[in-house]
Amino acid sequence: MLTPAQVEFFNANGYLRVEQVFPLDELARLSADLNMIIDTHADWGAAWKGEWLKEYMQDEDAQQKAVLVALHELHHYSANWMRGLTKPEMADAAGQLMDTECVEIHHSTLHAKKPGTGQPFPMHQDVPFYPHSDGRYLDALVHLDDATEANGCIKFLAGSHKLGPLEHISGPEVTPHLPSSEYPISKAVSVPAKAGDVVFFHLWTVHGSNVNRTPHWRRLVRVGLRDPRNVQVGGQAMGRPGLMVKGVRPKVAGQTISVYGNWGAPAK
Ligand SMILES: O=C(O)CCC(=O)C(=O)O
Repeated sequence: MLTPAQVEFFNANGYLRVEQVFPLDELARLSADLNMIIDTHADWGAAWKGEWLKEYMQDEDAQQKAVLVALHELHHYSANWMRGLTKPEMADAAGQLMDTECVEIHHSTLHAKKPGTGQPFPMHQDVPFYPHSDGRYLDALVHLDDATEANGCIKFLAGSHKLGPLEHISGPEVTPHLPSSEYPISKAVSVPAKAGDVVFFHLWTVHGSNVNRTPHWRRLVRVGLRDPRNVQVGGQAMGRPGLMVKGVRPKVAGQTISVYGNWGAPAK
């Protein structure tokens, strides 16, 4: 259970670090599976595109070598991750922060920053990647490694979730991001975390992170958690229901889970 002070902090700032949600033994299993997944299934060419990179990495040679290893839906690859993503403590905390009795997993995504040249993330909100009808959505960053200033920990513009969805720079070869002149990463609050911590943040909180300059990986898995009444209108994982991790799915007009497991016509 989160304390009222933690909920108040989240409401004021749009993010919250919760310590040691995953104990060491569980973390060791998740970490070992993740390493296997990184070597087998993951996409090593997932670095975000755009001119913004030059502002975050001055060295042209390093820019060419910026690496992000990513993969979606970790429960498709590992039973330990299936259990980890559905961890009741994480669902309960999300329910408290969204003030709801029902929570659905929308997606999960691995972000592994390679040693030395692990790619930075420009300041952005997550809403352009998976737009939803309202704000009853948060992301949870499950930390597999200690995240520090040196390896590119997450950074937030405190209170920016109150701005609502913002217009982002985007294009066919440009991943959505905010102009650094208006949303400089230097103004963002660093949130270092220990392996096993979970950092929650609102769908509208502006955030980013710097290059991993250390000789070690910085791995985290983002879990998108929503109130099922918050209907998705586009983007990643559109068109499919997710696993319920807290409560019972409420009936939402126009949403019926089809025999194929997506939103569609009822099975005959
Ligand atoms: O992995 C990171 O450092 C950044 C994460 C992020 O920007 C996101 O999950 O939207």
